[in-house]
Amino acid sequence: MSAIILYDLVGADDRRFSTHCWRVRPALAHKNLLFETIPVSFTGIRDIRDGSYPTVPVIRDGETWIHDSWAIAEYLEETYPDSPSLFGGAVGKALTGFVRHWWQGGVHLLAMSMILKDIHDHLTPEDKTYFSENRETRFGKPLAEIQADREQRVISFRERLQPLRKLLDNQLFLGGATPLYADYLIMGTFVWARKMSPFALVKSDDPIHAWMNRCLDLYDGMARKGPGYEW
Ligand SMILES: N[C@@H](CCC(=O)N[C@@H](CS)C(=O)NCC(=O)O)C(=O)O
Repeated sequence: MSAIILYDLVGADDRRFSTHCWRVRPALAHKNLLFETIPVSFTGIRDIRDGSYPTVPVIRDGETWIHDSWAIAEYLEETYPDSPSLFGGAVGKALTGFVRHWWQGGVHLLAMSMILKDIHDHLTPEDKTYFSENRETRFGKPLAEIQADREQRVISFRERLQPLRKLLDNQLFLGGATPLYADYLIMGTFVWARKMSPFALVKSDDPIHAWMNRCLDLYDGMARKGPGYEW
């Protein structure tokens, strides 16, 4: 079987930092699938295949191309049913949908607003202009201003994580004793932040911090490799 190709966002110093690619990487490892990555910058995404993909991750599995992290997880689950399940069945998949929307809509965006300038500072030179113009338009102010007051704002961010914290008081992973895609969904945000920013999203005595470290250890510590910050 030939390796699956993952088009993987890259910053300066070969930093592989994409939240959504960091959902797919552990999912591929979870499924025991052989994969290789092709680094791609923000401005290089338009060069993938026919230029029709607006974002990464994109994977190529033989002649099959899949775009979007959730669609990729679904594809892997359906195409490789004999490998360990990413969702734990139909009920697990339905509940993972809740985790996905809670996290992406309510929490990930807040995290982004606290580290946007740090992300910019670790991009390749050709991506910096694109990124600042695009994100400043989206947020309506300069990157440094978007990131301002984060020492204050992180307090309410951490409060928002309370359901996750309570859960992790009693179990090792969202999946229970072992991780599932629900873990990778959230893990992606923490890997992304640690690759690009020294600003700690969680305190070291938080059960979420301990869970994050368990996730970082997975699959031979794949998410610890390469440049990044320790927090
Ligand atoms: N819904 C997509 C979102 C993917 C996404 O936003 N990817 C970011 C990197 S983490 C991206 O490629 N952004 C391109 C851009 O901002 O130009 C998914 O789940 O894969």
